[in-house]
Amino acid sequence: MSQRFPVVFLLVLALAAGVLLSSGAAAVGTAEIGFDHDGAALDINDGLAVTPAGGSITVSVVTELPPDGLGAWMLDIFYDPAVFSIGPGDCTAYGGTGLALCNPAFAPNVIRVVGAAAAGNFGTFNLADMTFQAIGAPGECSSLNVGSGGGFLFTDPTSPTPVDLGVVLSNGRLCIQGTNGEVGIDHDLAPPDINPGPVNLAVGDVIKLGLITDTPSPNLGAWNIDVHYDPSVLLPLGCDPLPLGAGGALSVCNAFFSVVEVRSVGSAGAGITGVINLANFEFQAVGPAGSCSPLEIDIETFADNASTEYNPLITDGEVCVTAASADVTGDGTISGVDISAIVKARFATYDPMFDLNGDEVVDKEDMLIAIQQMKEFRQNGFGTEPPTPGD
Ligand SMILES: [Ca+2]
Ligand SMILES: [Ca+2]
Ligand SMILES: [Ca+2]
Ligand SMILES: [Ca+2]
Repeated sequence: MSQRFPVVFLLVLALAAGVLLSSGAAAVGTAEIGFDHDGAALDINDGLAVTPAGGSITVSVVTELPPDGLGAWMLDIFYDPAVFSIGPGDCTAYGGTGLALCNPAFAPNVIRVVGAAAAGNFGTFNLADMTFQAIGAPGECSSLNVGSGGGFLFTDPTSPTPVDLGVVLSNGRLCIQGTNGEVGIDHDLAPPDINPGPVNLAVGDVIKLGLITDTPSPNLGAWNIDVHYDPSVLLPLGCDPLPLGAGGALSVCNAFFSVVEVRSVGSAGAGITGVINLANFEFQAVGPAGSCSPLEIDIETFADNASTEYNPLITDGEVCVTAASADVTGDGTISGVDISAIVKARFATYDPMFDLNGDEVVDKEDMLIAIQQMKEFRQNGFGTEPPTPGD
């Protein structure tokens, strides 16, 4: 791959020459270049991607293109080689309709990505995936800067004289997970503690989950923490922040920060210490029985009262959805009366009460779930955790 690198490099330079000839022409559109820190759907997002010490992490360099598209590109990514390293095979560039290459060893702290596509690339386009190895100490971070120092080119596919695209750059950030402080989810409410999930929740039921921190040393002075969930499984209903003035803290929470995340933000001028319940978030299970949603903690700020940032140990949470109780009559037993009611409900207007598995239809599957629950009820009653229909 390294032998082919100069060929594309020359191609890109040739296109660059065209741009230089047309210097003075107005930019034909504005592109964004930034980082996808969280994988999954390709996008540019703020962040912080975090890996444990000694681990590796992959981020993507992504561009959002104007309608004219992208014809040629060359950009350098600057990182801190004392904190993260990247090996020869650890960067993959994407050419789309053209060709692209990545040289992760362009300089000791520079990754160069080049490409050209005569037919253009459009929309949200992934320029490269980069996998970094954490070689620094816990809590250390490296910014990822899209630099213009080494050479920068971003043009539309106009031939023979490509035109520069205006570019808005967003930097990325990689951190090595620290050991100072902890953030996690309390799946079982008071007393506040970080405990592993998942917690099981019946279709339609509501739960409160705590966002907990064991503060860093010397204290926690400011935080901004998002918890990402799967909106096809969980519906946020609200949240309770840390009570006003607890430990001198001011805090707010937002259960509707975006369609996939809830947020807790706060500050304490004097710093707070100990195990703190930063917020409780209330969710309803809306996903079908058998589905699960992660509760993925994303730290934007976690600092002491002198504004020193820490990277805490993070324990994500999880909620899994189970079938609702077949006691649709609410009399505390599961019997043939409940089964008959579900059978009748198949032919009536949809009522979620009878949709035990939450797949938005009342059918044979709900009936089979009810029959199974009736068998279990006859053997064991409701056990220690009676389902609570109708709440
Ligand atoms: Ca993403
Ligand atoms: Ca607890
Ligand atoms: Ca019943
Ligand atoms: Ca159903």
